[in-house]
Amino acid sequence: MSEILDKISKAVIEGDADSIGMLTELALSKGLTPKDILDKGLMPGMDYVGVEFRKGNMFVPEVLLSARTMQVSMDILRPLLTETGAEMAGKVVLGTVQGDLHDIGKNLVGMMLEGAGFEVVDLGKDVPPQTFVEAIRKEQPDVVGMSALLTTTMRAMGHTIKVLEEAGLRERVKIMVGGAPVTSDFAQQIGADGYASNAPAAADLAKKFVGK
Ligand code: B12
Repeated sequence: MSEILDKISKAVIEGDADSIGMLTELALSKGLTPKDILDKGLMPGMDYVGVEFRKGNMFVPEVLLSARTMQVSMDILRPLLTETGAEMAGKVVLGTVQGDLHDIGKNLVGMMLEGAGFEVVDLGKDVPPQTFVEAIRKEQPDVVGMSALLTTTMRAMGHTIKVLEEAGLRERVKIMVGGAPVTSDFAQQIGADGYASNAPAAADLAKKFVGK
């Protein structure tokens, strides 16, 4: 049993998107639960990728391949996880703020969060504050993640937080921000709860927020 989970981890690490679908189906046919496949196959693989990325031994294109490989498996597992009511680490609403079309980093963060066991509701890019408000009301997330890559759109993060305050939702969620021009000081200035400089660190921060 553990052999197939090891193969799944290895496929994630190697970015082998061609085999992972078959391996996932095989694991399910052998009676492994979707949660086992996530916790003991995909997550250790993504953890390893995160560590190697931080050490500088893996680079963005490789991480993207690993993340895409994990997505192929997650597309099979996601409906089953919902059906079986498996307990996830928490829920994150994620988006690139209004006026900003950069989403590569945000997508990496989303995939790393999924790899860490979070349910991710991705609002996409150029997301107006009101869309964050509606998503928080509907999805009841633990964490909200905002991304910005332009110095001009960084301000939209602060504005979004203000709109959440006005809507009475600020205290319901932890807010993390990121993107190349964003800093920890800036995060503090706008009243976010945290900042992370890369996708694995974002997943660690979200885990900290939910006490994992
Ligand atoms: C790719 C790219 C584009 C693509 C975006 C495609 C896409 N789907 O994302 C396109 C061509 C559309 C584009 C457009 C523009 N771009 Co552009 N773009 C880039 C580029 C080359 C790479 C960005 C990227 O994807 N990096 C890789 C990812 C993995 O890194 P990352 O985004 O930083 O994400 C990591 C962390 O920051 C963090 N993170 C990210 N988000 C989050 C969120 C949370 C919650 C957390 C915790 C962490 C976190 O984790 C991620 C993974 O480790 C950069 C230059 C550069 N080398 O950075 C310019 C750059 C960002 N662009 C720039 C500019 C000026 C523009 C344009 C205005 C150009 C123009 N004149 O039209 C437009 C703006 C469009 C708009 N309204 O947004 C400037 C910004 C300057 C500034 N300081 O404001 C840059 C820096 C280029 C430059 N040197 O001038 N761009």
